[in-house]
Amino acid sequence: MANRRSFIKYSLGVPLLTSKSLSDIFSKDSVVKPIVVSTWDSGLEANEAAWKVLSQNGYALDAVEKGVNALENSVNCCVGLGGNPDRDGFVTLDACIMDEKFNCGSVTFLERIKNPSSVARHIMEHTQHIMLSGAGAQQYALQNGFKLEDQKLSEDAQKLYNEWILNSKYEPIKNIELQQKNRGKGGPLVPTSNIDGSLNHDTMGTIALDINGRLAGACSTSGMAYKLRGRVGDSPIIGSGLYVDGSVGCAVATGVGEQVIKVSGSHLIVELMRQGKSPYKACKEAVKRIVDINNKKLENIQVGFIALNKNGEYGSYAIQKGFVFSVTTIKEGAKLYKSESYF
Ligand code: SD4
Repeated sequence: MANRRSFIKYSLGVPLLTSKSLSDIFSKDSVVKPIVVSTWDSGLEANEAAWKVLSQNGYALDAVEKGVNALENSVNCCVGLGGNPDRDGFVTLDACIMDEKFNCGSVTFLERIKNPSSVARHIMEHTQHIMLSGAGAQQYALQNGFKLEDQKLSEDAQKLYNEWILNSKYEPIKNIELQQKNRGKGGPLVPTSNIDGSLNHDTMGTIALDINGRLAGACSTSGMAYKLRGRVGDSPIIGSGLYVDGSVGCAVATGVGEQVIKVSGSHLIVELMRQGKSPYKACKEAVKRIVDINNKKLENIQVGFIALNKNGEYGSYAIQKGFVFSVTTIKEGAKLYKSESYF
């Protein structure tokens, strides 16, 4: 059984909410499965949905899809159609999904479809392609049973957009605290207390290991708030926003997608784990790579990674303080952890 120090070392986060002593939580010597790990505090909701699958001995791929669906389905959530729009006032969605055998699917710049991650899975399972974009992705979705939703912004997103448009400034983030205030279960996620007042973090990344040892991941986002129309971030790009190697581990990213793409963040982390690094050390190294290529000039940039390996060891690292992630295991239930960060 790991002691407190080794728990922190291997779990890569400082527990915010725990009910048991830390020494009970994690053993690096045994495979922890099933397990699901998600970005942000809203990840608790994703994990709850994923857990319904995992706890029934279900497939990790089904679990991660259900997990991100839960957030996509929340009208007032920052993922899916309730998310923040681009600078022209339209919500455009990016998502991808990947199983333990390198099968993957992705949609980018998708409008008016509620569950982009499920469209991504449909592409993965029913076409010879991996990625569909824009009008073509929407057409594919409509031809395959997905419904065209209203173009209307959610109440929260409209309110925030009305405020933003007064100055129309696009300055990527310093930090992010998506508070659960006003939220209740499934209620609105209200972005508050950002250091520079911007509202850009709204990606649900969920990675899981099922009871049969299969890994999978899904990532879904409305992207950076008030982005240029047509902009696509890291989240739907296999290897950047998400990567899964069934024999090694998986990783998912949140934050400023342009920075994640530059280092193929999630693939980099999986490769580092292949070389023997723990998920925590792999995430830390990827963040360091981003810090280095920016010559440490990152005051306004947040990127957070989470990773999970074949043994159920997980970890995270972020550029800035403020990144949190959610973990659910059979032994410990649902927990929220504070990530370590470069700054
Ligand atoms: C993007 N990575 O579109 C996404 C945004 C994000 O939390 O993660 N927000 O660049």
